[in-house]
Amino acid sequence: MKLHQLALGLGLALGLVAGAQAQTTMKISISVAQNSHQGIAIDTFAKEVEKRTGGRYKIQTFYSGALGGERESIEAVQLGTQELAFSSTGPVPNFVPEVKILDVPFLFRDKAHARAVLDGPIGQDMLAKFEPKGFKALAWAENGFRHMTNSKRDVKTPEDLKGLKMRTMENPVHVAAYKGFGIITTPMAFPEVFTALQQGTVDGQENPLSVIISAKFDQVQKHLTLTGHVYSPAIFLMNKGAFDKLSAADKQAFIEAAKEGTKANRARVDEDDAKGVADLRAKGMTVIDTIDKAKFVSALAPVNAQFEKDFGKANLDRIRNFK
Ligand code: EAX
Repeated sequence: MKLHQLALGLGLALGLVAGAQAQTTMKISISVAQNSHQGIAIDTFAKEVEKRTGGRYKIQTFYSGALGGERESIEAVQLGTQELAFSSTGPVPNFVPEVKILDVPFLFRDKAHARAVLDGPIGQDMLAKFEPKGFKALAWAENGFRHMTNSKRDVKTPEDLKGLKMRTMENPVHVAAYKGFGIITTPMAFPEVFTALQQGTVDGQENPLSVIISAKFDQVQKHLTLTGHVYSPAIFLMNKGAFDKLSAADKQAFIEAAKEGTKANRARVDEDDAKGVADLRAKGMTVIDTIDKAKFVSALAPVNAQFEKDFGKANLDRIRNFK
């Protein structure tokens, strides 16, 4: 071998090694299926991170609770055993209590209101609350307005909820509110819910149409009521140490990628909300799509009085009245 060939060979080999070292792989997970509003969020994020960092960062995506439920994924991100997670705010209050206020029932009028709050100063200030807990919160996204399903009866009034045994998220605000409806609450991680419904461990559950459809709950639940009782935010979380190691430009790339993920996520929620009821009816569910919402709101009056004490009426009003 001639000297210049050797030099070229060495150079190539070194280049390959350097190339291999330059690609960092990170994990992100969701608890629901890939074909969902959350799947599209993390798939878009992964694609955008790769694109915006010239392929130096590769995001491996995990679906359907393959790495555990949402609480476990947030724990893993906090510990740094997993770099990223996309989760509803369900288990978040256990890590960042300030976020609890967003899970208050009947707080948001509609999706436009919720998105404006999250994208505005209230939501953006709240992202900073994750940092002392070991997270970089990249962006808010959404799970959607939650509705109730069960296997026992049509729910037309709040009285119909009394005595139903329902799976709830591991979220103290939800548990307190649903108890206010007279529901027998059973907090449970999402990956266990389908089986619990199938085996009758619980009568029902509540989730946005996007989740009900992607989890195929129509196979194990007969009755759906569009209660829209609470808005369920979602969030892109990253281990703070992993984020801090990024260059300034790469930090921006990750944040922008999360924002693109949010756009795709919200568009899919809108799509699911638009066609979800017809879809679930076609699959055999009975859907009550109009309720007297005021009755549901007033059934929660005592619980709400407690929330106003806990969170401060001014703080709740600031969200309620945000334009
Ligand atoms: O984030 O646990 C839940 O009910 C969540 O809404 C679901 O896993 C999607």
